[in-house]
Formats: sequence, structure tokens, C-alpha cells
Amino acid sequence: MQESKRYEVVVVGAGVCGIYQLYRLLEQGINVTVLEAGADLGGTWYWNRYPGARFDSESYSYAYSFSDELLQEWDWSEHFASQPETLRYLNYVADKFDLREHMQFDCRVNSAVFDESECIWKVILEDGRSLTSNILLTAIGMLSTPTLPNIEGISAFQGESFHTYHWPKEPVELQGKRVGVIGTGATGVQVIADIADKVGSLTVFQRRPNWCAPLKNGPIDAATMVEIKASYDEIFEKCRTTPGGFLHGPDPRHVEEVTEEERKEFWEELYNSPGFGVWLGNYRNVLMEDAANAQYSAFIADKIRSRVLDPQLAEKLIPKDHGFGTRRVPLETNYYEAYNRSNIRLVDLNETPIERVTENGVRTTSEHHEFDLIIYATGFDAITGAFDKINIEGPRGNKLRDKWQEGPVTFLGLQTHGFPNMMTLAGPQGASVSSNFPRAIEDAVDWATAFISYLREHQYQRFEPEEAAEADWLEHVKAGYDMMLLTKTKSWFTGYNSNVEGHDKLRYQIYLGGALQYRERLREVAENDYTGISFS
Ligand code: NA7
Repeated sequence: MQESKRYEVVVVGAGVCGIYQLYRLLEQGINVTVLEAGADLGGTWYWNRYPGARFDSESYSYAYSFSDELLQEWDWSEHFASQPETLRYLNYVADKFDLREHMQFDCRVNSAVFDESECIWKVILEDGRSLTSNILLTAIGMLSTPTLPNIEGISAFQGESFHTYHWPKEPVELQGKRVGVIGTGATGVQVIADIADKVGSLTVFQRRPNWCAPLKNGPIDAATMVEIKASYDEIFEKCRTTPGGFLHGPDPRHVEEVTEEERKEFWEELYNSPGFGVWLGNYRNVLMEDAANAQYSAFIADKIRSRVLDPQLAEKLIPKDHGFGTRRVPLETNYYEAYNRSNIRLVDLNETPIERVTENGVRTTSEHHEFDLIIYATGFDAITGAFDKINIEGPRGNKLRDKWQEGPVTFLGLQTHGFPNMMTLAGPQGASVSSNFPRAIEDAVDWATAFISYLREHQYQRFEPEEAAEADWLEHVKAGYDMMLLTKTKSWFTGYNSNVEGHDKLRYQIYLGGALQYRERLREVAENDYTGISFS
């Protein structure tokens, strides 16, 4: 990269979102580059190489929808593809559309400062190189800043240890190893279920259990793939009609509207069906009203009891502090059955908290556990963490991380006042985090692309959302929070992370109005000459 090379658009991040945005901008003949911190493309699917990492969305509902040719060429091998397959897919897309030559790898952005006199962003990379761009587009991920636990002694450990996000590219020997896993979120659950029968011994440190449910994955044979290829229009149409952009949408009935027998039958069916139906395909009020939620939680609790042989252990694996679906539901394959193995042990951190990590293991208040390998599945500084890591500075020296200290404030989840010529694709308060990611990013990217065409058409050099429009958006985002039980539960959705200072209260950082309403809002703003945004 040459010194201070000038671009019309810089996209930061070559993950699912950045790849698609690049494709769309090149189509418009825009002078664009993508800066990627990793050594290659893929974002989430590049970094998360831990055993068991895979989709919870049906593979064919996660695929890009923009090219029929691509859809017809690509064969998915499983209904819920594993990380290596997804990474291969993203590479295939980049190669097919000649995108790679417009990407620059090992380029971690340290700072982006808006220069008002020239109306450009000055972007400085970690290695000191710089470039400039009229428009800055962030596609930096919502779960791309891993957080280690705030436990003493982590660096003292002499064995192997890493956060799941930093799972090494080189094979990690598991056979016969004494392994500790800290964390039982969606990631921990995938890892634990996958490695339980591969390691010597496995100790799981659990602070709060999650409600997990079967993924029901399976291979896709050739005939089924032919059927899927013939049905893409219907698949994407279905996704466009559900609040989460998944193949699963809520049943319009309420729990009380059906007989107990009907309800049980339906819930059995949901529990035994593939994917997120068990979470998102339920009666409408299960995720909104305590009483309905309690009934479903009791049903799932019994399922857990039926799968874990030791009744006391089963109780420890059943969440007591929140109802089903009010945190992210980890989908699993034999997760609960793993606890029936003799080489696995659950340490309940509520009974025996971790005191520290030592040279050769983890010390709790009751004993010292020796390990060869410690896996930190301890989550992320979600949604705003990746923004906080970059010094994003507006024209008056104002910093984004200061503005968003108490939680993000945006217009449409795509722009933010005080930071002209910037769009936060897949950003906070947009629909992507609460949706099947590619479906939502296609909406956001298509909107941003049309917006950039509009700027060019009108020869506008500068745009910035108005404060009033932003305040209205915040109210709209907040209104979504009133409806859902999940906003009353502490999780990364709602901005809590015990390992990040200050993240101990509710943050309005996700859009809960549903993908349909989000799309509608985007459309309205575009059709009204981008009302709420100032141009010059
Ligand atoms: P999550 O869902 O944030 O899970 C992190 C887990 O780590 C969770 O069980 C935490 O317990 C646990 N944790 C975090 N810090 C500590 C400390 N200090 N001590 C003990 N346990 C700790 O992250 P994931 O990576 O699993 O999932 C993130 C998303 O990625 C997921 O939803 C998918 O969409 C993909 P806690 O529950 O906070 O008590």
C-alpha cells in the first residue's frame, strides 16, 4: 500500500458484510479498498476456528442471495455448515467475483480522523501506514473483540491457553489432554460438546448455565441440494417475512389459545426440529410474557433432566435466573449427553468461585485443577467493542468511544451525528445482531450503496445525520426493548459484560423491532430524500 493513497470509499473489515459491500461498490465503479486486520478474509469465520464452530442458521438461509449463479454453483454439505466450510464459501465468493485484489490484509486500523478542511477521513494503520478516503464504512463485526475473564494469574499459566476467537490455525492436540473450559455461552457449548470425547479429561467452569436446545444437524445429499437450489426464491422470501430473517418465525397464537395437549405436541415438534425454531418459531407471547415463558422454560427444563443422568448435575445445568430464550439460545449436538461421560466434570462457580489461574491450572475456593490446556470461551466486548478499539475522531476532535460510552447512539444503526461521511454497516442499533446476519447485512449494504449513489448523483461531498433524527431513532430502538423479555436479562445482547469496565447496565445497542420494520424504516428514509441526514 502506498503512503496516504486516496480512495473514494474505505471499508474496514473483510467479513461477511465487508465482502458484500465491496462487491456492491465495485459494481458501481467506485474506487474502494477493504482493510482487514486478519491475514485473510472471512471475519468471524476466519477467526473462530475452535472445534465445533458452526452455523445455527440453515446454511442455505445464510448464503448470499445476490447472485443466482453463485447460489446454483455452491453445494452445502450440511444443513448447518461448520466453520471450515463457511470460510471456504466466503473465499469462493471473493475469488469468483475478483474481490480479493481489492482487499488489504494484516491492516489493523488504529485511528480514523475526519479532516473537515478537506472533507476526508485520514486512516492510520497499526504499522504506521496511512490512507485517506471520502467515506468510511465500518464492517468490523459485533462479536470481534474477545474478552478474557478478569481472573488473576491468566498470564502465569505455563500450558497452552487461548480465547476461542484466537484458536490457533495449527492443529491443537487434544488427545489425552487435561482440558479446562471457562464459559458456557453459545461458543462454550459448541466446544464442550465437540471435544468431550476427544480429550483425556474435561472440566467445565460454569458461572450461569444457558438454555440450550438440539441443533438437529445432518448432511445434505445431492438430491436435497438440487431441491434447495430450486427453492432459493422461496427460502429468501420466507426469510424476508420473519422478524429475525430466519426460516423460523413466531406462531401467531398465544400459549393460552391452545389446549395443553396441542401445546405439548407443538413444543415436542419444535424441540425435535432443526435450527432456531425451538427459540423463534414458538407461540408469539413466549418471548414476551413471563407466564408463557415460564411454561415453556419448564418444558425445556424437563428435556434437560431427561438427557442428563445425574439429577443433581441436571439441576445445575438448568438456568434459574432467566427464562428460555431471554439470552442467546446455544444450539447443540449432544451437549447435555457429554455430561454423562466419565471424563467430564462441571464446576459450578456459584458454589466454588475461581480464585486464580496458576502456573499449571485453575484454583477455585475448594481445590486446584491441573490442566494442559485452558480454553477461554468467555465472550466478547459485544457490538461496540470493535469501535472502541479504534480511535474514531470527528471534526472537532470528538471521539466516538466517548459519545458511545453509555451506549451507542445512531441514526438507523448506520450513521452517527458528529461523525460525517461514516456508515456503520452491521453496526449497533441496526437489525443485523438480532437477525440472521447475511439477510440483515444485505439490507444495510444495499441501503448504503444506494445512499452512496445518491451522494454521487447530487455531487454531495459531506453527509451527517441530524441530532433530532438520531434522538428519534433512539426512542424507536428503546420502544423495541419494552416488548421483549430478553431486555430484562443480563447478556451481551443487553450490553452486560463482567470483564469490561462500565458494562454493568442496560445499553440500547440492538434493534428489536424486527427485520421487516427495520427494512421499512430504511425504505422510508431513502424514499424521502434521506430525511434526517444533512448534505453539503
Ligand atoms: P457469551 O455468550 O457472552 O458467553 C460467555 C461465557 O463466558 C458465559 O457463560 C459467561 O458467564 C462466561 N464468563 C465470562 N466471564 C467469565 C468469568 N470471569 N468467569 C467465569 N465465566 C465467565 O459468549 P459466546 O462466545 O459464548 O457467544 C457469543 C456469541 O457468539 C453467541 O451468542 C453467538 O451469536 C456467537 P455468564 O453467563 O456471564 O455468567
